[in-house]
Amino acid sequence: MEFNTKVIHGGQKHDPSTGAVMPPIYQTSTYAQVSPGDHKGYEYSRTGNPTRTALENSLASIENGNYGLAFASGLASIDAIMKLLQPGDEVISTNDLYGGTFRLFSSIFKKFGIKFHFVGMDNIDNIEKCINDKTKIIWVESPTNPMLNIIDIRKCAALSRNKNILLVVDNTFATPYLQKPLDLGADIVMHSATKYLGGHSDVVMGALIVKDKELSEKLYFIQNASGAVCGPMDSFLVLRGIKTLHVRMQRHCENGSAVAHYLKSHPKVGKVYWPGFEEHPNHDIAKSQMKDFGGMLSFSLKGDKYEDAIKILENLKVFTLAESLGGVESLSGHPSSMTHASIPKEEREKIGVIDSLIRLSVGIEAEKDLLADLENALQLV
Ligand code: P1T
Repeated sequence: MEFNTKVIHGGQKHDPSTGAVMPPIYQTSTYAQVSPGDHKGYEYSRTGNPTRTALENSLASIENGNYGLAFASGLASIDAIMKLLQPGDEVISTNDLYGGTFRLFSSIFKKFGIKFHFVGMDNIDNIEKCINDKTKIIWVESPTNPMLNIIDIRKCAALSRNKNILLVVDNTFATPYLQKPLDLGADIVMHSATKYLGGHSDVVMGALIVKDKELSEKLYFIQNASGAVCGPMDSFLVLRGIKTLHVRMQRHCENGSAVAHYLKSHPKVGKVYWPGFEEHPNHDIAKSQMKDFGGMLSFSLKGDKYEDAIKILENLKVFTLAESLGGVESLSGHPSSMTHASIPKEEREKIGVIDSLIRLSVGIEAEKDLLADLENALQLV
């Protein structure tokens, strides 16, 4: 089945009792049993819920995996992966990643004896140097949030293979429309489904997708034992969002490209970070593992003034200043004070998250209105 068909039909069955084309929102916490253990496959909604099952099957299908697991948030799904580890285990992660992931690793799991190496992963040698017999996870986010670096997933898979190391890819920015990490050799794909999968800024959710049965059973055990599941309404909303993922992503990519090129030629703009530019340091890897370049980009301002960035953000009208990304509406953000404030300033600045950096999640509005909005705001500085 082609991807554009899978987003609509993959893993889906019409409701067996009524024929409903969309799965009903099974708003129930529990299920009647005829005799203890004699039930119709569902016992309690933390353990399983039919609306969540429909979503989990869809997730598995669109990522070319065999098993999907949906969680209460992206961070809850990352938390579940980390609970596969034991004290003393080591994780190699990119130094340019979502601030909340960094916080979960460095403020929570470090306390439990997990060691993290945060390295520039676009240079594969930096990863190789950190691998030892305690390494259990290589954590990739690609494109990275917010600097849009691209990490070579195939090369990471070659490093982790046959070494008892799990390769995890946070596929939030790319989505399976652009990139399929399991096909490139990853063991686990992770999503903040809050973003493009949901696509409408109306739900917070996380997702994991794997191919391996044993790994899926371990994660399912953690999902049920720790309990950070998503509810049936949220499952329904994300399932509905996924059905238009391909058409939304196509427009996100078109608008993203238009905005990136516009900003690049603007006299007030310093650097534009977008993997579609030929001069982007990882452009060739992006081309080899992604179908297109996505709707996320960041840019700095000439003169690097914090006040200028704030003025622009306060004056954009079509772009809404808000945390998050991946919805149909365009959003703007200031990583150093918003999404990445939990990363120490020196660490932030080392990777380029300076005070004039603005991140855009380019939505699917008319290109003309987006460019005019940016022009109006940039004129003010
Ligand atoms: O917010 P939540 O659903 O828990 O997902 C966390 C997360 C994980 N990975 C990536 C790449 C992310 O971007 C996020 C969440 N990011 C934002 C809220 C943001 O504005 O960048």
